Amino acid sequence: MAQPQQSEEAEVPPLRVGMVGYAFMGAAHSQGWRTVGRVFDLPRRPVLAAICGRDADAVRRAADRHGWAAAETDWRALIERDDVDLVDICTPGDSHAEIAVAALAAGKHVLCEKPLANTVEEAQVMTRAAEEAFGRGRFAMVAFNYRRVPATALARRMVAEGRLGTLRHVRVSYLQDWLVDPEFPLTWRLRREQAGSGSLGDLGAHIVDLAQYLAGESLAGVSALTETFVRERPLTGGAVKGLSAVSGTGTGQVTVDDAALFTGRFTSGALASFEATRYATGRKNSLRIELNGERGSLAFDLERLNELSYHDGTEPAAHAGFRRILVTEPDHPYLDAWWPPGHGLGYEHTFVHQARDLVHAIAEGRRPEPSFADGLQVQRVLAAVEESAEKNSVYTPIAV
Ligand code: SOE
Repeated sequence: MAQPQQSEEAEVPPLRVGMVGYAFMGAAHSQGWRTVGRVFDLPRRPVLAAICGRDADAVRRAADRHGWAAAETDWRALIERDDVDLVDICTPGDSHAEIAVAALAAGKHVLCEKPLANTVEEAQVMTRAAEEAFGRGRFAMVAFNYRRVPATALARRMVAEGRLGTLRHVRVSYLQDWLVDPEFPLTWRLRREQAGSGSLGDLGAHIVDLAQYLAGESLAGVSALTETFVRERPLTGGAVKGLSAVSGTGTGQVTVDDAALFTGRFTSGALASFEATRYATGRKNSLRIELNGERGSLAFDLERLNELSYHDGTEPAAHAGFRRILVTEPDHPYLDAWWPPGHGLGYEHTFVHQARDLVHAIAEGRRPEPSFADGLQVQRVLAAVEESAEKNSVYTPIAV
């Protein structure tokens, strides 16, 4: 691991981060910012300057736990701080647009959790703000962290090298089961006004982004089904498994989808299938993707995230077959800075890599990826899925 000397450290200019939100994603991003400079040699040194949340005691505790120097209770105060260069937005989708646009206008760089926004219109406004800010040397990125698993980054590299040849199929699913129990309380993730959509925006956004990133092309249209299996849930108030539950007594309406199933056509003509659900009993965080091309196939499973399966279709049939690449070699993406071969990484490392890539893009004056424009395009796919589902699966082109 890179261990900067005291003097070297002093020469590297800081990148002072202010984060809004401190729940699950806030904790994950904190871990990324805290760790990245200890593992990678960076052109700027992330500093955990200030964290923001509405509850003064809770945000102070979060600051102490995650290593933030200061705590704020109003995001507007956070973006006005002179000691913040970058605003990292880890709040529910309903506040992304307002915070991101204001932070960019205040001259900050922005990292925003996915999905970029709750609507296409909001995502458009954010993308315009990011474009203007780019002209002023300020950068914006969406946090699609699964691009930063070494095995998915390797898969992208192999597709770009032409190892799969012409792509025919992309098959992808993202399965969780935390809503199976109908007594699980109503949380913000089940309310359209806060979350935008349900499993579609939460899980579907990840797999749409990952599929398009790995394929290296965009979806042209989709046919979809969505369903809400449990339409009313108990109200409790307070946190439930790290998710803040909606306060009140009795029950409240679930106003988002519980599951989304769709097929899609890529611009090249390749066909794709997608499944996003929180009702896959026994599946906790199962994201699987397989790509089949004329020359070969790749398969990835988040539950075995240090591995990538590869079939080279050009090998003689007698000994061809899927083989398991253990993605822990120094030649593999991100891995030269980590542990010796065979000593695997996990979920949290995706946030370290995300921070690394953003710091490099900022220091080198490059547009970070995925950009807000990429986030907007995913938002358009999600909107087309909803439109198609409303029309009983009518094939719906993705707006450009
Ligand atoms: C909850 O479903 C969730 O935390 C998502 O919001 C994250 O984006 C995903 O990485 C894990 O599951």
